[in-house]
Amino acid sequence: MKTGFVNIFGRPNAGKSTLLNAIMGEKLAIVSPKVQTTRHRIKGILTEHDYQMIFSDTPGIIEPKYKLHERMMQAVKSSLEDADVALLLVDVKDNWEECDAIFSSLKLKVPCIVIINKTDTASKERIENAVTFFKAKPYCSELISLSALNGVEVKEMLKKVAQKLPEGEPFFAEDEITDLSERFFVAELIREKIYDLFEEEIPYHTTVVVREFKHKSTLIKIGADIIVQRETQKSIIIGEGGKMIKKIGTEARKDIEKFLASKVFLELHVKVRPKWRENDLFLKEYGYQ
Ligand code: GDP
Ligand code: K
Ligand code: MG
Repeated sequence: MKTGFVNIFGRPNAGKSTLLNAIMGEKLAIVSPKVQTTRHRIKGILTEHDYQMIFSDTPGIIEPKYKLHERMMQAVKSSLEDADVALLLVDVKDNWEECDAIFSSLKLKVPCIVIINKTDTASKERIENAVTFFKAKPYCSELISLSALNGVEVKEMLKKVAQKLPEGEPFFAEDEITDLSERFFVAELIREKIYDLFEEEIPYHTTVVVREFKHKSTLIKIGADIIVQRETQKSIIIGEGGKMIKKIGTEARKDIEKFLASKVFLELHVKVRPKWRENDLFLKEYGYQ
């Protein structure tokens, strides 16, 4: 069967996580309109009778400003190295020259499929111009335009990917959809709510760790810590009379229950860890290897 690693690259907000979710038909990667939402490399394994594709969503490509950023770019680098096929994702409304500069600088040696995303947001003419622009690039061995949000043309894209994959034995069992733990996804779903509910800096100073994950008779009990850098951020996350943390909890629980297909009891705590984003020990503890 056709089998291999398919890695998704692109600028922040191109729609990489949305595309992974559309491919998997399942929410694996958190999505937000804010840049730098994705911090890890998230694998989605898609097995059909004639292929197994291991997709990787990666953080957007940025200049590292602090150690957490360096870890994020290491996640990008590791997926540059093991790809069989690269998906180069472009928001049709983005600056194409800048996307092109990044794609050229990756110096990819594997077949690259350029994907013009968010076709639902642009005129036919702009889409056609984007197609012409990227088709002329030396790294572009195939091109498709689609809307990851609407799932339009995703099946077509999969066909093109399959054609470019080598023959081989599957790496994962048929029913495996990811290599990451349930705990990881639970923490991500909580983190996503922080991106939804708080403006400006708060999400970038925050991470989430799941401390407890216990199957009880009728539900799963989950305890998680929300880590911030300063006391002031802690009081913002908690909110007046605990209003905000309650909101995070309620919204996260709904998504976690859907993800785990189980009733969930969720307990959240906020902890202050000054400069955790710069601290190797904290970064390791919070899963940024
Ligand atoms: P990433 O940073 O590349 O992972 O991008 P995300 O997947 O987090 O998406 C960034 C924003 O673009 C989110 O608000 C998405 O809902 C939105 N988005 C992604 N794909 C599409 C699309 O095909 N059409 C539209 N209209 N929005 C999209
Ligand atoms: K994003
Ligand atoms: Mg993302």
